[in-house]
Amino acid sequence: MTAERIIYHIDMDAFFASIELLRHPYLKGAPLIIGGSAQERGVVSTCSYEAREFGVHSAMSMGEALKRCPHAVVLPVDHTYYRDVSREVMSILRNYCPYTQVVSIDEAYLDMTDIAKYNELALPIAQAIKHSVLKATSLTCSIGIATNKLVAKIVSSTHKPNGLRQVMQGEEVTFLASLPINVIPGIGQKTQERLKKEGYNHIQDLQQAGMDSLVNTFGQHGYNYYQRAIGRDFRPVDWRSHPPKSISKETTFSRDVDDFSQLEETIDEQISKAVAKLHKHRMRTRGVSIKIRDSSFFTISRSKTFALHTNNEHRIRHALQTLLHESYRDGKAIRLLGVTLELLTNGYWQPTFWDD
Ligand code: DCP
Ligand code: MG
Repeated sequence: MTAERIIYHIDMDAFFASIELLRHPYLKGAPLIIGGSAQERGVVSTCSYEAREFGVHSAMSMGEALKRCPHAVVLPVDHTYYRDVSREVMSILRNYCPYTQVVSIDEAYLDMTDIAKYNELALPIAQAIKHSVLKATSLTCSIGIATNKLVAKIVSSTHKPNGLRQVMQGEEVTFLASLPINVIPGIGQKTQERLKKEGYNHIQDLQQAGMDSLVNTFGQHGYNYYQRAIGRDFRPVDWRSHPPKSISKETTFSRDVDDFSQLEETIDEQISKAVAKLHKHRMRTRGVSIKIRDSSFFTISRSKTFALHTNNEHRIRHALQTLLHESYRDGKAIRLLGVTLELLTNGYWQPTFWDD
C-alpha cells in the first residue's frame, strides 16, 4: 500500500474574464465574454459567471453565445497579458511548493505531501496560497485538496468560484457519489451521451454498477470509468519540465484566403516563430510538415524528413515553403494553415558542420 498523499489542484476563476475586469472594473456584474468576434467566426475563450447563467461557455461559437446572451460585452483575447499574469500566479505557487506541475495557463497540481505533512495543515496552507494569489494579482482561485490528482481536480471544479475544500482519504467514494458524470475529467461529450443512454447519470450509478458490469458494457474503457468513479488515481505530480515533442504554429484565417502571397507571408511568420521556439529549447528537428484546410474543411498534411537533425532556419524554411508550393492548388480558398516541426532531439550542442 502506498503512503497517503496530499495533492492540491489550483484553478483560477473565470481566468481571462477576471483579468479583463481588473482593467475594466466598470464591467463588474455584467455578462462578459472573451473571444473572437462573431463576424470573424470567433469562438468563446471564456466568460464571466454572469454570462454562464445564459448558457454561454468556453469553445462555443461567438454567434451562438450572442444568441443566448445578446446584451453581453465582448472583449478580444489578449494572450500576452494573460500569460504574464499566469507566470506571476505560477511563481507564487512554486514559492510554496517546488513540486508544482503547471497543466494549463490557469491551473496547476501541487504535491504537498512532504510540505503539509499533516492533514491538519493542508487547509491553512491552501488559505495562505489563496491569500497570496489574491494579494499579488487581485484574482481569486479555487483549490481542491485530495489524496490524488483526479479527486483534487473534481473538488476544485465543483467548488468554484473562490472555493476551498479537502476530501480526506476514505471519503472519496461518498464525495463523488452524488455528482453528475460530466464532472469526471477526460470523459468527452460523446462518451457522456452514451453513458447517459445506458442509465449512468451520476457517479454513484457507475459505482453501484461495479467494475465487471462496466467492463462487460464498455470493454477496457469500463475499467477506467470505474476507477474514476471510485476516485482512484495513482498518477504522480510531474513537476519536472519536459522538452516539447513537437512545435506547431497554426493560423485560422478570419476570412478564407485564396491569395497565394498571403499564404506565403503567413507561413513565413509561422516558421520564424516555430524556429525561434526550437532554438529557445536548444533542440533540432528531423521532420517538418504543413497542414492546409480548405473552405469545405477538407484537410491535407504533407511532410518532409531530413537525413539529419537540423536547427538551420534556412533549411527548415525552404522545406516548408516547398511543401506549401507543392500542395496548394491555384484558386483554392484556405481556412487554416499550419506548420509543425517534429522528430525533435536535444542535440543542440552537436557539431553544426552538416548544416550549410
Ligand atoms: N480557455 C480557452 N478556450 C477554451 C477553454 C479555456 O481559451 N476552450 C482559456 C480561457 C480561460 C482559461 O483558458 O479563462 C482557463 O480555462 P478554464 O477552463 O479554467 O476556465 P476559466 O478559468 O475561464 O473558468 P473556471 O472558473 O470555470 O475555471
Ligand atoms: Mg479556470
